[in-house]
Amino acid sequence: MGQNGSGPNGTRNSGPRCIALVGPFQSGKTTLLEAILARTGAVQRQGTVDAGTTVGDASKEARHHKMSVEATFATTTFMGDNYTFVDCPGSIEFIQDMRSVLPAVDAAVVVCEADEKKVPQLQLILRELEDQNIPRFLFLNKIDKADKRVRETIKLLQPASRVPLLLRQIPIWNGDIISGFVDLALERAYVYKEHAPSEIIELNGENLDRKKEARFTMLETLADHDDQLMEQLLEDIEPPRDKVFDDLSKELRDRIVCPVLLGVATRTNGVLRLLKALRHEAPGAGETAQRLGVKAGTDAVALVLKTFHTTHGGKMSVARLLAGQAGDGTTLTTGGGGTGRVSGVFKLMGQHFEKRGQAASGETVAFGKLDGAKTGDTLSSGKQPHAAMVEIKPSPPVLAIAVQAKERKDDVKLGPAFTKLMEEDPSLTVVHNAENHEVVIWGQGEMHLRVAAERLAERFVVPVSTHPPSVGYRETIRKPISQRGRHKKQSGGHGQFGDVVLEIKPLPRGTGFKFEDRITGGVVPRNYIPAVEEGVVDALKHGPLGFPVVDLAVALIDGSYHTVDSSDQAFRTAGRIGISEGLPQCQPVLLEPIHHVEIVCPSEATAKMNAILSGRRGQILGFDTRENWDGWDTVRAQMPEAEIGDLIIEVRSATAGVGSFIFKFDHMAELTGRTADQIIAARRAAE
Ligand SMILES: Nc1nc2c(ncn2[C@@H]2O[C@H](COP(=O)(O)OP(=O)(O)OP(=O)(O)O)[C@@H](O)[C@H]2O)c(=O)[nH]1
Ligand SMILES: [Mg+2]
Repeated sequence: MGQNGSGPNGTRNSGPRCIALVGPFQSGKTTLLEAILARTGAVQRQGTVDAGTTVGDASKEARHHKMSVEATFATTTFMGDNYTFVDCPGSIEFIQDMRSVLPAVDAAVVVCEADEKKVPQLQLILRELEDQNIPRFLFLNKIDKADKRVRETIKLLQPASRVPLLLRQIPIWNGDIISGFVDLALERAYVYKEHAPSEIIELNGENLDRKKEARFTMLETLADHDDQLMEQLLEDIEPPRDKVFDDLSKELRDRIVCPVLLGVATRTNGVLRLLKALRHEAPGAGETAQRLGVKAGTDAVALVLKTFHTTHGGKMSVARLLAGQAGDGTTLTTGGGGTGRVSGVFKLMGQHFEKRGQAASGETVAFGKLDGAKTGDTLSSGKQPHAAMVEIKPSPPVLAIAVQAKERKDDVKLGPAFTKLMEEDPSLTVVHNAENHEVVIWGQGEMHLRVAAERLAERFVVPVSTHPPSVGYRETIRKPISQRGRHKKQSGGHGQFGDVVLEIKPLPRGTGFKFEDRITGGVVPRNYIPAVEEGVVDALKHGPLGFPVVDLAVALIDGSYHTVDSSDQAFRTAGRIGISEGLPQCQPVLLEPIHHVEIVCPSEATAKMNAILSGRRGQILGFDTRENWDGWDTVRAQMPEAEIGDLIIEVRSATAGVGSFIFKFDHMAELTGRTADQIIAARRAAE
């Protein structure tokens, strides 16, 4: 096998690894990273999330909210091998960082709790891993708080996984608390020690029987994909320990089982066994490179997992090297086809970047100042760019805020800050609305946008104020009229004269605006007609209700001119006057944008979604089971844009954080009555 490949039958992988820590919100991933770093000696003392002393969550935003808001990388050494762990945020709003990291990891550790409410989130995360073919362990954390048998917990969690959850450790109970565990593959029992390796003990009595039964269940599951093992079990032959380990490793790598380990991250319990399982059973960089279709050779090939803009070091591209070597000065082609020179290679420890030497295949490092590189890019040192390894699409945005610099003098800094913000987090998009000059950030939820605003202030030093973005209201007319627009000014010598008669009439919804020239006999000279149209268009930007006017036709049907005083300017003004005096008589009416919305949610929440949609003036079109998603539904509706504004907040709270939606503009609809009056009054007040 290759340099990082696994040998056949039991030879473990060597070489650098990259392992993602993922899992539902607040399950203990950052704490587990801390425990791993303490256990492997990378930190002196295990920090805690509550005290704000962990390597993960070191940014101001993460500390402030006591939750992970971006991926954290930390490289350590365990038994001579180099490991980079990536602590991913659990909240669905920050899922993008996990998505960008997953393709390049050898395996993921899914940290979870025995909590029924978090099963939908677990399912969501396992789905990402399943879709990307990532081998995965489950680390059942917080078992110091366990109140049910572990087998019941597995039953509870199993529906979230498409492959069997394979219990390979069982707890030893001491009254109501778990005091240790039995490793079913090693057939060894341990008692937990706080912040110290567990101690081996002798099993007897009831515990011994429970172990035998649980081990048999584990072997039975493994035997589903191993006929020889099945025969041994049927004939009551005890399979050799190596064979069991080989099977565990093979079935993990083939992603047909998900082994489950137990632990308490806060007390460093179960962490050593987790590390040993990763060491012996997880695939290495060789297999990962194969999965990604990396061309073997001497060229360096790397995938960019995350981009940071540091205050002092500039841009850092965290990348996993999947082939070759790269050091200071190496020229790499980036995703866009450009090239960049690596300016410094860094080892990562949370927010801390430490300069180091050349990186070898399999290592995860940060490359300094690769300006053209973006997260998701395939980097290569070859003459020809390497084919892109992955295409990572951010989830469509669901919530927006309008932002502006708190101080005018910072306006010029906003553009570059937005660029950095989006480079660090591709699931944020910034849109400039030319019509009302609003700058709107679109993102994945309330916290996501709050953190984006904090990051602008903290990391990029542009304090911003935020407000809800305006809704794209329009207005139209219901009644046709003819209206004269006359502009006449006589001041001293040269005067101004323009005179037009406009026929204004409604058009069907969605037609927009049409201008027609129906002048006969040259009563308005040809060369002034474009100016009349300009004046009309200008006046339509702001109708009698305060909004742009659409779906109407304006025809120039009559008028007069003056040989000396008429000008483009005068006819422009005449056109404008005709419209602003005419429209109020045309029965103006407000139009609001209606979108087609598709909500996805676990089926238990479907009834609640219907209620939420109806409560927000939505018209439900129907619901179906969600394709390829067991236990989920898709609810379709039409809904006013104004009501979609904060819809996600309600959807998330009704679905334990996992529901989401996509929306697309459908049509404009007339809005009358109280709601319309309030919108018009608010607009007048704002002017
Ligand atoms: N009792 C107990 N509490 C734990 C354990 N592990 C973590 N916690 C606590 O759970 C809370 C969340 O821990 P974190 O490590 O921040 O969880 P996380 O998964 O990183 O959270 P997010 O990144 O925000 O999804 C903290 O208060 C931890 O102290 C554990 O094994 N037992
Ligand atoms: Mg965390």
